[in-house]
Amino acid sequence: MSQAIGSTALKTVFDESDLLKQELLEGLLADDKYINPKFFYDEYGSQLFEKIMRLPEYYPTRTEIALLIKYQGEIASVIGKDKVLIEPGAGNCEKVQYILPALKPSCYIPIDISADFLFECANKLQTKFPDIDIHAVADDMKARIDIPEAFKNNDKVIFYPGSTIGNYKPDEALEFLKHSREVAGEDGGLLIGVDLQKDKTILDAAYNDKQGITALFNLNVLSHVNKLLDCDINVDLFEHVAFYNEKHCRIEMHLQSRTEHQCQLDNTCKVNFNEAERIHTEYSYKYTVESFSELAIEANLKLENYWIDEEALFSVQYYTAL
Ligand code: AVI
Repeated sequence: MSQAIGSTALKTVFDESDLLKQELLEGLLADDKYINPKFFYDEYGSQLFEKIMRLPEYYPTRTEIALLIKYQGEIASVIGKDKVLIEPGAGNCEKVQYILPALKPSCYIPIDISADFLFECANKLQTKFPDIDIHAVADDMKARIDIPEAFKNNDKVIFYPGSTIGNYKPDEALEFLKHSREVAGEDGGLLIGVDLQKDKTILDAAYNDKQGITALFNLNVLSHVNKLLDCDINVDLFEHVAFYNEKHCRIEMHLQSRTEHQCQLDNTCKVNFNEAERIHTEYSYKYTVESFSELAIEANLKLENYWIDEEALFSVQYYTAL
C-alpha cells in the first residue's frame, strides 16, 4: 500500500492555527454568534460523536449501515466494476467495509486530515482486502487527489456516507456536489448518504437524547475553543439547544447563555453574552430524495438509483454525470 502525506501539511501547520483562531474570533464577535461545527471534533468531541452514533434515538448511522449491507449487491451492480473509490473525510473507514466485498474496486483512496489514525485504519483494511490497492491520503477534502499511475484511466466514484452533506448549508452542499462531479468526470459517480425529512418528534429526539450525550458534544465545543484561544469561557453558563426548524428543513444546534455575562477571549478582546443569547453551532439539513436530486442537477449530476429503509428514515443515493 502506498501512502501519501499531503505535501502542504507541514508547511501550513503554523498559519493554519492562526487562521483557525481568527475564524473563531470572527464567529464569537459577530452580531449573530457562531462556531463552525468542525470545531466539535477534538479528541473528546470525536469520542462523544462515536457514542452519539450508537444512541437509540440517533437512527442515521445504524440505518445507513443496514442499507449498505442489505443492498451492497445492487449498489455494486449499479456502480460497476474496477472503479477507483475515493472517500473524503473517511475517518475510521468503517462504512466502506460494507460495500467493498461486493463492489470490488481496483483502488480505494480514503482521505482524512487525521494522518496517523487514517494510516492505521487503512493498513488494517489493506490486510482485510489484499486485492484492493488502498492508497490513503492525509489531507483535507478539497485537496487535489493524485490517482496512482496504474489507475489513472479507471472511472472514479466518490463515496460520501454519514449524511455529512447535511451539515453544509445548501450553497456549500452544491459546491461539494460540483467538486464531486469534477473529480468523478464524465464516467464516474457519487454514492452519498442523505438523511431524510421526517416527523419532527423523531428528529428532535435524535438531537436531544435522554442520556445527554449530544448536549455534552455540543457544550464540549466551548472547551475546545478555550484550548485553541487560551481563554476561559465558562461552559457551565451555557446550555444545549437543538430543534428541527420545519421551515428550513434543518436541525439547528445552539449553545444558549444561561445569564448575562462577559468572557475575555484573548489579550485584546472581550465578548458579552446576554441572557438567553445563542451561539449557533450546527445545521443538519434533511432532504427528500427529490429535493436532494434537484440540488444535484444544479451540479450536473443525475440520480441513477437510490435505496431507502422501510421507515423512510435515511437514503443512500447514486449519481452519475448529467
Ligand atoms: C456528522 N453529522 C452528520 C452529524 C449530524 O447528524 O448532523 C453531527 C451530529 N450533531 C449532533 N448529533 C450528530
